[in-house]
Amino acid sequence: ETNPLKAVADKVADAVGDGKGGKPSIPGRPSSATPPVEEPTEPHGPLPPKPDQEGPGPYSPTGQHTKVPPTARAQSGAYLTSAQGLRLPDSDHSLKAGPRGPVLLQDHHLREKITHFDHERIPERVVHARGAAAHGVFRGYGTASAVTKAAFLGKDVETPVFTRFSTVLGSRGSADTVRDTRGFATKFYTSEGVFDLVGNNIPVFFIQDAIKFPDIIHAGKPHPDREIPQAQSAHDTFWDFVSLHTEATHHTLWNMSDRAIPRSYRMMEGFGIHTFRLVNEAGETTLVKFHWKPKAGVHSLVWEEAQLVAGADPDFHRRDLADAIEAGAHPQWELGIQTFPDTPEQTFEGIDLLDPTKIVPEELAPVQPIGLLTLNANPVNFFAETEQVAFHPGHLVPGIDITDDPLLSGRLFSYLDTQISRLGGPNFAQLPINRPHAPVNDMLRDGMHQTAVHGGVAPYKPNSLDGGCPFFAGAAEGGYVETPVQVPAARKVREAPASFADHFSQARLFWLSMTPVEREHIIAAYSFELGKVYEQSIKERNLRVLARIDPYLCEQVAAALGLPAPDPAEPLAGPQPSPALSQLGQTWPADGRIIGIVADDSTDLGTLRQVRQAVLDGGMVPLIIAPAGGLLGADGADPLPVQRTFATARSVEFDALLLAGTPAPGKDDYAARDAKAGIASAAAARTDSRAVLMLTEVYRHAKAIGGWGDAAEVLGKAGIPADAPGVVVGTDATAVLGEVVGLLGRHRVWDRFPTAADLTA
Ligand code: HDE
Repeated sequence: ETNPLKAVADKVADAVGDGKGGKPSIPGRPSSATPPVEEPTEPHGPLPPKPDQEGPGPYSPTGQHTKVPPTARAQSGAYLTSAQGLRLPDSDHSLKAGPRGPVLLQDHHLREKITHFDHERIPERVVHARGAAAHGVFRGYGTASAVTKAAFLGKDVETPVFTRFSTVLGSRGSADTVRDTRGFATKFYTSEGVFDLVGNNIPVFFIQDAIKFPDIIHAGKPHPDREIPQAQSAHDTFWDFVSLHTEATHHTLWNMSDRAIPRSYRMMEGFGIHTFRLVNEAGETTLVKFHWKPKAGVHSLVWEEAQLVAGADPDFHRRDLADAIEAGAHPQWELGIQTFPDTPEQTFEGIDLLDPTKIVPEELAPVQPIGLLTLNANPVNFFAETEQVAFHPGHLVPGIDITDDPLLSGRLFSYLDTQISRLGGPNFAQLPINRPHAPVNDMLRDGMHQTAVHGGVAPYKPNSLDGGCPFFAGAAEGGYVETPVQVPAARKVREAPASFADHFSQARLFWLSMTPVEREHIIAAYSFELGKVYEQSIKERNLRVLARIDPYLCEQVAAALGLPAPDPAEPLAGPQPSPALSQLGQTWPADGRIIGIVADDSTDLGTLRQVRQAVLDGGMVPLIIAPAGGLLGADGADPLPVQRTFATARSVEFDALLLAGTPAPGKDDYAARDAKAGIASAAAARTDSRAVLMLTEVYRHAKAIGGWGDAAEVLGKAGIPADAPGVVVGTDATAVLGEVVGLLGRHRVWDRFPTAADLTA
């Protein structure tokens, strides 16, 4: 009787034993002259990087700036082993009693492999489950040194960071472009310990007290009976809650604005929301609000685009971040602070600084830049880094302290608590992505997944056995000493301060700060979301909330719902608008924008190549779209690769579209020229329904369109007049591109959106 496994094992032993082909040999085994077998395989070199996407190597999970090749193999070493290091002869067949016999329980390799697989998933985050992250570096400007002693904010101090962006409501596999708030959490691995700035892309929150968090999240998550809808606020429970709990009005209005459908994580602002307290060397304190300002500007999708992307590319934001970093277009944000005197009232210009449903308009307190964040490396392993990273607003460093915002107080409890169950015990700070870069000398011991082997016998204080070590650090030694703020003498109550009762004045402030087109988008968003609500009474209650923000907003949404518009029950508050809240009106660099170029076999390749290069030189990404894949000009010396076909491209992927028309036809008619060019000819672009759809969508979403040669004719097929706003048709392709890039600076061709004339009031 021959054991089939033994035969394999013998083959392997023979293969590894001869030491000839550079194969590692097993110490102590005699060598053999048998020729090597095919398995196990020899290591082979890493795969080449994708074209045009060579970027910096990612940092190691510990953030220690060790370069790990982006295409590093999943394994090291030539032989597959068990978790115990045992070399394995086979991992494709279970151990059986004969080839057609039953599988044996004694197959410990089968059991180890399946058992580990069974436990590969951990619970997703209860909120912010869907996210993407990147490594980077933060450089302090030193401008904050007068108000804080935090070392990492010092001039030119560089600190490694890890930033995770997320949606709030959806589960881990949900689409990126849903209407939702985005998380913007940054871990700074400072010399004084980890500092986490765990913020959002919206500067206010739904609730003023952490005790309401389970309520708002239960209302926003899918209905408990059918578990629908996924990653949406457009359903009854959400609108039920926010209309009954009117402190949510301000945040809800932001969520109905374009801020809730960002074009890219790279084009979002970030906010710490709560007021924090900074402390300088002299012990003086200043109240501050943190802001992240993206260098690329604040830009959004339009709602139809967001919905299309959710189907066409659910990973849109995740892909955009990773691709941009890989291509070397490293996204950057300036960190800034608004500063307020630390007075006993903790108010500024009448605004309660402890109320997280309120902003302080930038016109009243300008944002002062204090440092620059650059994200420059993608994670090596999504699970180890993006999934296992554990942020906590209580991760603070000397010079940054908290305030008594009751929402922040609850968060200080929640993050550690949830991470204990999500990450399976209390030792997740030992995970590579969470390890501080400052020395750790805690007396925390044992517990699930303890990976440290602590020496000594005295993990307690005071001790004499370790000579009393370690010692406490006072402020002079860099110890974190809480600011001894005065706590007002008070009664123990479950109450909010009177100022927290104002739920509408800042919602109105936000509405008044929007441009007409932004207001139209808000009206459309409310009309969509409330239109998805089944209960009539919930719709009506929400209209009563809208009446307290603005009568026009209320009327328009009521009309869309087919309901009468109620009158405001109370007079509208009359705040000054804050123009800084609008996303329109400025111009921004076009770096990292995606330019689709529709071409085909009849396109003049010389011009196409020139334009493509000009797009690249401008720091943007050109993607050539053609009727079919492969190469354009395949029979020439320098063909151009097709990156998208009419089958794989959808308009929503592009920030602007160029039509590489064919040269002027002269006396030839198009049909004759097309016949000459063959089957995949210009005629394809002019008549293919997918190309026409692409053009009409790009036009409807107010994106810039450029074209040369016979482009005007192609546009005509899509019903787009060549003289429409934001449509540039010319004979000089480079000049056309120049104009299109100019239009991109304002993100969209805003004139293309129809706007009601009486909306400017
Ligand atoms: Fe969070 N939040 N949150 N949150 N939050 C979590 O922590 C919580 C709030 C924010 O990328 C959880 O590890 C409470 C405001 C971000 O890993 C949890 C309250 C802001 C992330 C939690 C809030 C945030 C979270 C879930 C009300 C903006 C993702 C998983 C008091 C300033 C971090 C986890 C990441 C994640 C609790 C409100 C931002 C459950 C109780 C306000 C960006 O601990």
